[in-house]
Amino acid sequence: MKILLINPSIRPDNPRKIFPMGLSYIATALHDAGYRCQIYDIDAHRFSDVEVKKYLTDNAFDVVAFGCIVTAYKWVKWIASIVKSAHPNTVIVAGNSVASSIPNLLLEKTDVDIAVVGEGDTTIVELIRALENSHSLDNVNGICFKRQGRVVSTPKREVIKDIDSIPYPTRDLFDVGAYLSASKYNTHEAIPIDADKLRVFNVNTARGCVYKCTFCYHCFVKDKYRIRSPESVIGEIKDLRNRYGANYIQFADELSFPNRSHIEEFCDRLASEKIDIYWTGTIIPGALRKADLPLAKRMRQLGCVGLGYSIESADANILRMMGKPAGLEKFVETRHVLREAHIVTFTSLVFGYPIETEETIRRTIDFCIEEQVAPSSGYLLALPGSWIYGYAREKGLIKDEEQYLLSIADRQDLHLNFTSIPSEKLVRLVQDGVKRYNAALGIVLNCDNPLKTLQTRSRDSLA
Ligand code: B12
Repeated sequence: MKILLINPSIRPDNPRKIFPMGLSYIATALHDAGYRCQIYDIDAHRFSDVEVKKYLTDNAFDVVAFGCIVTAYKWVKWIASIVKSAHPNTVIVAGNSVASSIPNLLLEKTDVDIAVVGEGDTTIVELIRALENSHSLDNVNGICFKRQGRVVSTPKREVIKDIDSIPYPTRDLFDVGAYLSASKYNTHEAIPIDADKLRVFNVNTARGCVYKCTFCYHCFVKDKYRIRSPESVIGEIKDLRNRYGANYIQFADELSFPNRSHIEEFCDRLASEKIDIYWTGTIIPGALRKADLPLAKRMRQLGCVGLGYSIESADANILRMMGKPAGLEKFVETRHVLREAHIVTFTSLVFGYPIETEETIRRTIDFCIEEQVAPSSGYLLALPGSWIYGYAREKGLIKDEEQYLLSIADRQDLHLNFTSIPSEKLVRLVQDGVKRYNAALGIVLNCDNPLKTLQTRSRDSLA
């Protein structure tokens, strides 16, 4: 079986290069099952469209597989059409949210043959085996494919219960050097390492999330939250240190630490193994209370430099509509504890829920100024599979799904206006708000583009 895995470049103009963790889990599963795959890493090498087209036309494979965020739907459509027109017999497989959240549309409107839904590690191996042996695809759970012009879905794939059992993703299957050379663009805060000496790696410590926010969709949204043991996570970190001299780890999870006891266990293990590393992760507001200041200080001592947890809005009704149970008080409490411990807060705002008003925007901005946080900000982006996407369909805001998907891109621009504020005014209110917190906090976020694609810097000191 000649298999090609492709990593797209979804932000080709951005100097950040983020190692494709999902695809590397897929590559590792195939590799461990005895399949040698070729990897065409467009993002690492920033191949041009002309180069991509030439490579895919000149080289033939039995299977070409790729996956990405649904916002890059247009890229998937393009790549599938190139492969299919040059090599009609190649089987095209797609995974990640572009497959999980819109399997029917993807199979109907593009040249993709098979959509892998949800967790891909086991499915991809079973799928390749079935294709290799010309077995029926009906016995491969977790996929959708077309039979006689109709989309067929197999039963849901059972998720891997013990995620410690998943092998560490093999970074060597990719060009690690290309990612390391972009390390300095991947950190948000000023840690005391020379930019050129930074060696940043992403690690996934969990799959899924305990929250079900109404604007969110990710591939594990229908599955139970699963978390790795500290032993397993620290084993991977040690491996990254030994092999590549990693000195900074980003836990790129929906939720790395669901509660304080997980944090404690992780810190105990890190301390006992004497691992000297900087790290960031994600928590939920309220994970650390006032009384946890000593724990937060210990985290900082053990290298934790930043934690992400959400505000999204300072309006209680909007938070309720977002399905965010924690509330602002808990955010504030955690914020104060971490500030005192010199751990930077990463957070974000989503403007434009249906009940957003001039007053709620003002309140949210005031809140950020009071709490001295400079969130990454964007407008509500309706992602297929989320509650708000269903709402947008129901209200007639999205009439043609494919047109909508082709129109959205990697930034949280204002694509759909859910509010009763006229669009121009909404944009002006948000831009004026960003200008206000820029001025109040002495930071420079681009006011014309106060969007998620921009890195934000916190004013918090790490010292
Ligand atoms: C790193 C990251 C990024 C990186 C992308 C890096 C990359 N090379 O893909 C950057 C910073 C560029 C990014 C940007 C954005 N992101 Co982002 N990002 C993440 C993050 C934090 C980690 C991804 C990860 O490592 N996952 C862990 C792996 C194990 O899970 P996985 O990728 O889902 O992979 C599994 C399956 O999906 C499947 N699979 C994956 N790939 C493949 C391939 C094949 C062939 C197969 C068969 C299966 C398969 O198998 C894997 C293993 O089981 C996730 C949150 C998260 N924890 O997932 C958000 C997340 C993916 N991002 C999200 C969003 C909303 C965005 C933005 C729109 C935000 C914004 N406004 O800027 C942009 C869009 C960018 C664009 N151009 O379109 C959403 C997804 C939205 C969606 N419905 O697709 C997520 C889930 C966060 C969230 N809950 O909101 N992101």
